Amino acid sequence: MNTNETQNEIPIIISQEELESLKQSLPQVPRSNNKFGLINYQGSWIPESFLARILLIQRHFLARDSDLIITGLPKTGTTWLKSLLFTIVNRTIYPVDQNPLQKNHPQELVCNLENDIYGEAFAYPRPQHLDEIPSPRLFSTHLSYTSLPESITTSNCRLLYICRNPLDVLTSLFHFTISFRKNINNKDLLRYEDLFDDFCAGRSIYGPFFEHVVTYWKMSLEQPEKVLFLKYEDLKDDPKHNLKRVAEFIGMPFTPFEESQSVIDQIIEFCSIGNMKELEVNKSGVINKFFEKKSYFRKGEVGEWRNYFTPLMVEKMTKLMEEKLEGTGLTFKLIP
Ligand code: PAP
Repeated sequence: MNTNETQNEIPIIISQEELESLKQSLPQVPRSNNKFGLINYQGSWIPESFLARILLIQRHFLARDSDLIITGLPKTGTTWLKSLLFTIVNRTIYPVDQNPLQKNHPQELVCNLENDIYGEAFAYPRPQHLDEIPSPRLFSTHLSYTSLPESITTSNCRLLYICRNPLDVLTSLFHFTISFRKNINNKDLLRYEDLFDDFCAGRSIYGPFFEHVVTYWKMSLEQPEKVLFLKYEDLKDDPKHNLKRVAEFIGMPFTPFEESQSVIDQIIEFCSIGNMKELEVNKSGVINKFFEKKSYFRKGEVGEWRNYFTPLMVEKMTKLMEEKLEGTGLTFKLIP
């Protein structure tokens, strides 16, 4: 891959015919369960409407070696990591009170490839501005490792993967979906049990959950300089240690002077959910037409699932975790 090429020189050709015939060939969630219209592309369940933009990303996006890309499944803590990464990268440019996060939602500063950049695929076929963003560019994506564009996997850009215990992910997804449906006036009842069943069957957005997590986990073991694997629960337990890991991974370690000035503690405090929630910018308004900014900052707890899971659900999920994670060395902390 020639990383000197620019985005604008790459032709993008996706015809409606190609798209339709590809769609026809892909597995779909059975209609009775097909609440989101999910189709299976390259092993991942994605909303049908995302296929075009994912093809565009795969064919068009050119990673730079200096790019820093946050990856992870929805509701695993990507918004938090966006705030942290943005603040760590820009810490010498902006003092806390001038941090652009004071005026912008994290998603506006660390754009998601499939939602924010290639979201309006046909309306804006070429996101010209990508070439103009100074390095290091910060992006995020929910794509599975298998679906990442070749330039991401073959260049020296770095991936910061965040995961979270699946029980809290499901609970977070439940609340987010309710809020989203309200905004699009969808009055269908969302049952926790249905979401749980789909999730366990692997039919969750960008899932199967465990395949997504385990593939990135393995890549982080094989190529630790390429993929940093973070856990939401670890960030909660020991934010300082994990912020240092992030800073070292991106080649911007905290200096002894910064440590003596409590810079790490200030970043932790500024990016805490308590503080982010109280910023006016995160209290109202929407992102991508339908997603309320405030819905990205809800409780931010470990173990909230205990209010929703029945003993039977716990048993089923525990078995599934054991089966899917066996031999990987990967574990999840379920309670604080
Ligand atoms: P996304 O994939 O749709 O962007 P994502 O940011 O990954 O969502 O996850 C949202 C979760 O992270 C929410 O969890 P909850 O529903 O269990 O509360 C949200 O509250 C939590 N979150 C957002 N910001 C922070 C933060 N600064 N600290 C801790 N948790 C956070």
